[in-house]
Amino acid sequence: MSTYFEKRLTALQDAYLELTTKKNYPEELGNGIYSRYKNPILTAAHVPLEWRYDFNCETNPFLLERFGINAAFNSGAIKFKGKYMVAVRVEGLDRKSFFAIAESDNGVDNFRFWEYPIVMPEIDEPETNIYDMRLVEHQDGWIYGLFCSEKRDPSAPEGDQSSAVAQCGIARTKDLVKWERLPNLKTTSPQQRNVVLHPEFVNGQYAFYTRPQDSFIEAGKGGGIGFGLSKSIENPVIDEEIIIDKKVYHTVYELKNGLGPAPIKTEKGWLHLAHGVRNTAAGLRYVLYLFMTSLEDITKVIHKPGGYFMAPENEERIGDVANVLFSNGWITDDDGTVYIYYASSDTRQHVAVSTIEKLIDYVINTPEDEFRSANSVEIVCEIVKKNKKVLGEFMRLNSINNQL
Ligand code: M1P
Repeated sequence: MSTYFEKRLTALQDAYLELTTKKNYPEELGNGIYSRYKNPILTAAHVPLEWRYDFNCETNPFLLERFGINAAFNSGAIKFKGKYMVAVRVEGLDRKSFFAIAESDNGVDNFRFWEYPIVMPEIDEPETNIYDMRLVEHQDGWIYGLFCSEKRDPSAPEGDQSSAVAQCGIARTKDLVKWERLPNLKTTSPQQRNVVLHPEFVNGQYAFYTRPQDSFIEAGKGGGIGFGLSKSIENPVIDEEIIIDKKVYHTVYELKNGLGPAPIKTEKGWLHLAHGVRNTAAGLRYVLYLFMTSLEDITKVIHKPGGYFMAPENEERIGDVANVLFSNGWITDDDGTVYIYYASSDTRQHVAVSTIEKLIDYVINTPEDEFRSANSVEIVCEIVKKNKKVLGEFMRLNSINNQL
């Protein structure tokens, strides 16, 4: 082994160890609703060196990277055997994504990738790319992974090498290692992305949140978060799809939206995390928003705060697809802590932490979007008026106390 090789190997290993054992801390102050953690929990550099390098000095004397990684983002999440597990979308330099499990003891730092990425079984018509897995522990006893299965549009002319078709791929597992692939979901919509399985049976059927779309990028007339039932998961077919949360003019979900992870059941309703997209002169802007649906009728939105819950900040704005926050994973602990795994600009994975109690408060008590500037002014004036009363009373009591 040459000195050069040895030195480089040690330097790579030291840098990797330092990165993957770094402690993470919550930001100070924040908005009270959640705390962002300072460091991304996963980046391309967290992907194991063993996947990227050939460590044989005979075949790789310069210790060059052989399989480069571009990004680690858009992770599904689940608490499994007491650990915080994320099913990471790992994207190679070749633009192909695949899934890999990384685990942490505390949910906020020291995520370690398992030895191998997930080997996802293929279906008869193989896809080109797979991404954005939503992990769901279903009432039927299986853990499901729903993801986007994408291939070139077979009807595109030879000169068009970018048109694609997106469908919902489904696989299930008991251990996150061995996966059984099921047929892709069939719906009446030409394409689907951001499909999520509801964790419970609804009327004895499997319930899916969908995002029907006319073409690969455009949600088109199908725009909105949809919902549909399928009698079977082995032959998943939705005959009727309804829109439960539609896109609306001049909102943060004007252009399109899509559900994030599977909803969390709370005593007040099902808590949903979604992304909303609007167009700007600088391109599409993806933000996250929350809403709540009824326990009695899960297709009925009962609370929806106006505007976004989280938007890209500082370096989160920078990356392969700038100005994007996207989330397809969250974990709730028994004590009510919620770990929100969100990715920034299609590049890296972060975590923000909140509680069920705070999220319910946020969803129920944040003013709804009234859709016009004049309404926003009314809302602010109302808050100021109420505060004047409260602060006036506070000062009166303070002055009485001071006199005593
Ligand atoms: O590039 C931003 C996101 O774009 C897509 O989301 P949507 O289908 O809602 O437009 C997805 O490809 C997602 O992976 C990506 O983060």
